[in-house]
Amino acid sequence: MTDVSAETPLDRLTSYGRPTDDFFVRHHWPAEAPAVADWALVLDGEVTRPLRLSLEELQRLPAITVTGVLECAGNGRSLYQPSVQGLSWGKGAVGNARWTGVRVSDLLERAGLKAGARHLHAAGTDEPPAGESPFYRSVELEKALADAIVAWEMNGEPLPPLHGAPARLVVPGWAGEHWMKWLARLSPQAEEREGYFMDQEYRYPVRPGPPGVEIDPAEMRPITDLLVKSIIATSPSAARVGVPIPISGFAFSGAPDISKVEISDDDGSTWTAADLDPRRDPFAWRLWSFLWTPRRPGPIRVTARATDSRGSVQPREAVWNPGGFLHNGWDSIEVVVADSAVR
Ligand SMILES: Nc1nc2c(c(=O)[nH]1)N[C@H]1C(S)=C(S)[C@@H](COP(=O)(O)O)O[C@H]1N2
Ligand SMILES: [Mo]
Repeated sequence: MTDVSAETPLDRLTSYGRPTDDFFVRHHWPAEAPAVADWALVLDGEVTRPLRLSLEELQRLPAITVTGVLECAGNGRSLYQPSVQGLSWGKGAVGNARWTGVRVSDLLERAGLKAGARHLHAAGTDEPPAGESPFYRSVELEKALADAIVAWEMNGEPLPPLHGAPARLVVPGWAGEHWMKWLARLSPQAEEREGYFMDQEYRYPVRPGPPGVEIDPAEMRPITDLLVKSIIATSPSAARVGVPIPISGFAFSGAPDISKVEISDDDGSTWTAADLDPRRDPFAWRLWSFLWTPRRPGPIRVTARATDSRGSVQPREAVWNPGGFLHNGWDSIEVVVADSAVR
């Protein structure tokens, strides 16, 4: 395996459970998946009975399957103005998949979780190049106990090496950097994990400021949950006045559910609700479709925005930040509409 970052073409983000083969890939340096025979998951830290589980032992525990969105926090980075440093993701560093594994809460119950722990530290087997900081992360323990699983299957198949085999952390609703691949160790601790990838990277402004203006590091906090967002996946580039055309996409959030997706063809003056697909799971994406009838000729901008179950509405502009994280401004496409009278 090599150093990879690859996104999925938007017009392939149209199914409820993503096929695994074109699911986006991201990690920080070249990495090898550990051999199953050598691999074990260590649970230590604030527990009374530290555990070391082989894959076989892990798979003997009660398993659940959840469907949930994995999105890189840097997805959409290329859309920020002024532009920012970092991988220039378009809109496709995101996917929705079925993940099968054991609840973190079950594992910690077995290990005897102590009362003072607040953060779940996670580490993978991948090692940074000389001189670089290891990819250490932590997840608030409350979130991990509520929703996280240690997964060994993706879409009903063994987890592929690129996606973290033999097992990875799945944190539905939280950004991709928490979903530790090639998971080696979980440690509940009193304090948040320290290190470059917590203290300097993957941070987001506490409150919005003007675009392009540097932000005092003390005014940034570690990224946690995803922001409400809808993306247009398919649409025709040409249409005719009065002739309906289909537009479709997906919407998701760090909140468990999407309550509506709306479409505007007048830059947000008026909105009409799109049809939501019946398939839904907490922290999964919701597919939507809309039959749009152009009312006037010309290049017309069609815009989508989502609202989640906490009442958060996708904003016109994402909050600019120097890392280019969590882009969730309104998504638009341009359709060239011809006058129906022209023959
Ligand atoms: N061990 C390890 N896990 C990791 C990373 C990494 O570099 N090392 N990258 C994270 C980031 S930034 C993202 S967005 C997701 C991507 O998961 P995927 O490649 O399965 O899509 O993995 C996360 N887990
Ligand atoms: Mo990421």
